[in-house]
Amino acid sequence: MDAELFPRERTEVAPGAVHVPDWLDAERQRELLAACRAWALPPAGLRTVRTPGGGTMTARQVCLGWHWYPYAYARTVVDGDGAPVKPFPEWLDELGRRAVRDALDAPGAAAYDIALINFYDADARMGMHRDSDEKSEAPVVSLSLGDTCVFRFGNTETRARPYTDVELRSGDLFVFGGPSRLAYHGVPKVQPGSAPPELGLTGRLNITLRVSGL
Ligand SMILES: O=C(O)CCC(=O)C(=O)O
Repeated sequence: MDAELFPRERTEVAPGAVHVPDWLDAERQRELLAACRAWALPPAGLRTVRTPGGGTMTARQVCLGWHWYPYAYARTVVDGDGAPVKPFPEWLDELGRRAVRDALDAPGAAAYDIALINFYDADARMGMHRDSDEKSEAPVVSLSLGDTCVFRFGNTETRARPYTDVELRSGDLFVFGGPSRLAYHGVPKVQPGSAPPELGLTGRLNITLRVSGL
């Protein structure tokens, strides 16, 4: 990690929305990357997501536990190869609950059972959206690996301002729950070539953990 004059600090970006820099150490990042590489393989591997309007998302995605497609969940890759979604491992639930405890200083109540793994190449983006297809109000846990990005965290009413731009780097944690659970958020920019060289990843991976309530 860069030696910085002022260490980056835990920041509450909005009520219930907290950024914890450098939450994953280098070894944990390598382990998570290895797991993502295995999850990305077919069947039910990394895919391009098509939206009902005929567009495609530029970040490619693979899911665990429940398969998300615009705008619902299924147990099989209904918009892809039709294979059963890969299982959600228990260790990832433990990681999710620990993330909530560390970020919000609150017990992670329900069990995490959904992971969306997004892969961003240099040109990929994600538009402002809300995570609203789950039936649970449990906080969303977001982990970043590889290239740094600008993560835009907004409000619950509109895709427009007010919002805060947060720089998410490899190993950072972002948790949003409570009054911010349904806030609009997105990724307007990835900084190509900014990943820690020792990680061995070209691009950015985001692992988003959610509780389905399904
Ligand atoms: O890549 C990110 O940091 C955000 C991902 C996201 O917003 C999502 O999967 O809903």
